[in-house]
Amino acid sequence: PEPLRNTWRKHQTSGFKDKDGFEREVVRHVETTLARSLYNCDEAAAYSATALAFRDRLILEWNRTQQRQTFVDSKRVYYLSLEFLMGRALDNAMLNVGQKELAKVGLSELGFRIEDVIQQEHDAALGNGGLGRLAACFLDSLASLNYPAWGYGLRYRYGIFKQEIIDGYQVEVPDYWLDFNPWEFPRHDVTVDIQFYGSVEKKTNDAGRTVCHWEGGETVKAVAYDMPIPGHATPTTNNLRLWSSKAASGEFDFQKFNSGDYESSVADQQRAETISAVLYPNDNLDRGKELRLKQQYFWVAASLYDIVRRFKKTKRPWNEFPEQVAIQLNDTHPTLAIVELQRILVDLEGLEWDEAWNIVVNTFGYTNHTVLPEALEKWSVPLVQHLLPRHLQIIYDINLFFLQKVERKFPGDVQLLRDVSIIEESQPKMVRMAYLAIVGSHKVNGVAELHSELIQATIFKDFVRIFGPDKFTNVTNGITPRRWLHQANPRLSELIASKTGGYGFLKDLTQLNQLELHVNDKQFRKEWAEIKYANKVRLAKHITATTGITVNPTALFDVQVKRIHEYKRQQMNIFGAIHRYLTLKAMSPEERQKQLPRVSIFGGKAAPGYWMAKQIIHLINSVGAVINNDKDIGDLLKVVFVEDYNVSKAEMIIPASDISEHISTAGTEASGTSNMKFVLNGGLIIGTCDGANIEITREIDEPNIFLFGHLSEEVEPLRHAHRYGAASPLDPDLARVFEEIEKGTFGNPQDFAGMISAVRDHGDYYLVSDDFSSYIATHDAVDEAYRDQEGWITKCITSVSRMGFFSSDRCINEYAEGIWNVEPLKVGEHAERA
Ligand code: CBF
Repeated sequence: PEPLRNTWRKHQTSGFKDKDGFEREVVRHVETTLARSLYNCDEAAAYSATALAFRDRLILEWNRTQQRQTFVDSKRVYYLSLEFLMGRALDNAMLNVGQKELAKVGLSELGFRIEDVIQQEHDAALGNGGLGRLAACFLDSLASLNYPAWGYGLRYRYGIFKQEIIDGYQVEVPDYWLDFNPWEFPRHDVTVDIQFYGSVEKKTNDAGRTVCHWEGGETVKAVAYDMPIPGHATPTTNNLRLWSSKAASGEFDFQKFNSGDYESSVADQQRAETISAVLYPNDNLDRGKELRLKQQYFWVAASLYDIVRRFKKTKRPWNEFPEQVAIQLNDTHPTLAIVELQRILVDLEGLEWDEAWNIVVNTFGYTNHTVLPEALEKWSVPLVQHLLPRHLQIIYDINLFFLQKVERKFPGDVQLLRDVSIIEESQPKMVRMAYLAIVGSHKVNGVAELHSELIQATIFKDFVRIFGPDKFTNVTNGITPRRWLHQANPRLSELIASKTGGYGFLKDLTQLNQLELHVNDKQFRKEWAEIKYANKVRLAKHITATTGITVNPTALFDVQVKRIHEYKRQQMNIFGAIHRYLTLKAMSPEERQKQLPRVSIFGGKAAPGYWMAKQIIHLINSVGAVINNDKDIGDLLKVVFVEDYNVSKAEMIIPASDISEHISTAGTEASGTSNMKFVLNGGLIIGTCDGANIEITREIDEPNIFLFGHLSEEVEPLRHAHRYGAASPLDPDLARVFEEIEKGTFGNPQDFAGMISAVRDHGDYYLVSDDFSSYIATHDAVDEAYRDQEGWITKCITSVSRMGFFSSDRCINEYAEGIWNVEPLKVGEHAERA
């Protein structure tokens, strides 16, 4: 109806403008969309109506943003990630559009407390940990900085499982988060047919060229669901498109149903829907399951179809594709996109191989997030052959041309050819996805300085020789200060704003450096301490309400919340807590009363199949059950495991921490991002020289961080020494801890025998014994520093003031300039919201 645009414009809405408008929208949604009334509007309904009111606003901005971006036709970024750990959306939307205050007053006039309404929302937990949350921070920064960008992912029906702790053990419960999700827009008109299996036929086309046809097999339909991503203090509202799988026919088989074959009448439908049903709950672990490969291809094929369709509408020639499109691969999970784009260009669009390959390489960038061997993805050749026969051929061709290039550069180096081949000559042969990602991208980056150095010096060193060092770069991770300060810690954010001249620091985090001018301001320090205390009281209440354990908010809160993994060394932390307990027990009551009270807080999920990680959870809970009930100890030490750690819990726990633990074996944690969140919220950290801890130290200075343990270059020699019986004997304090566990003080010792023998008898791969004494000594130094409350507060304020570097905005600008070559889109002064 374009010619009727005046009528359209006359009726165009722009969402609510003021408090009355907001209240009107809430009441309208309660009474019409939800079919309820004043008499049966509970908090859940108030949440739904508020979310719908904000959603309406966002989608109008979303429309305008998309129109603006299409009109300008500049280059777009597509961020492909199998995980987006978004958390709650309402609070974030209210803050980003700058209307939380208005909503607070409006809701209270309607009879609700905004905090209770916000709590009603279910976390969108479509991710495992750091990688998925990084993707969510990136979306926030891309929109806040006005980059034309889309995220592409999978719309899992079940996100990461809910964790229940029963008798000290982790029990997994499905997380059905889609019951009511006002933030998504089903696009039943945006669908793509995705093919699997079948075979490849070679045919000659009219121009006499041999063309490959992928035929037969099975087709599944991808349906788009869009989620608006509002930028902070800007009208830009980007899109996150998640694909859901459906049977291609869309219906069940009526013939089979009529003939009484009820089960198989719906079988196709169920099989198709299984693809996007569940998020694989493994963090840093590759399991090589067929369904996972199906998920990956389903998602990249649908996304590329969409991207190519958008590009083709511009009628530009193909060689301009990389000038219009930048695709970032978040880890190797979307690597098949490289192969799929080559297939589209060669098989469907008729480009010559080299021309197509040039386009592909210039389009893709690949981010590596780990050096752990068990996390590096490989797919068996027979499996790829069966599921994606044409893709396997293309992978073989990519490999052939790549190896020819290597041979030209390093003639006769057969070992090198074997080492860098995309196909591993094992039984069965395997496709090495990281190698494919490197060969098919123009830039490869690690996520912290040490990590980027390590990948270039170890797992990818041959590729640095082949392609030269310029292809490899570092982009140190960052976090969005909107969620991880302003939303999670509103009082601290307000205090900071009062000292830095407003909320400008939320869009330019380096402005935090002004805080250092106020470090000696008594009133400021007092307020700072009060805010920390209030956050600790809030967490203490949550702990008591959910676990029954009472904790003293004046105690030092020592927090380790992250996925449970041997390399992250929660086992070392709990061994340390046992050591502290034994030390306290050995003291006289008088001496004991002089000790600093501590609360050791743990949280995190173990992958369901990761036995050792589950043992660690069990030990933490068993130790807690003993210590927390020991009258000699009282408030001096409590050990708490917070159930079901997720983004919303992180928003409560992180602002309440005094010290947090980032204690991975050096060289194993690529970056870590919670370390940044804790420091930004005025907590100090105890950590190893690993990942982003190193850059945090560089920024905030050594006196403000508690570092311990061996360095990454010492790790291999130590492991070697363990392997060949040349390591130092078991640390005596640790030996004492093991003795106590083995005596049965914390329950059946058999339950923990595996954990102990991994350290004592099986090479101590994560160097727990080697680092234990410096870990304990450094904790003593933490106690000492905490006793000096004034000195502690100075450290905290100084550290926060130096955290400007760790904004995900800085990080996104680095990607934009160094990898994507994209510019933000000007939105015009008049369009800027305050
Ligand atoms: O780069 C983001 C994060 O990714 C991981 O979580 C991952 O899944 N590979 C790493 O383990 C983190 O170190 C990293 O911060």
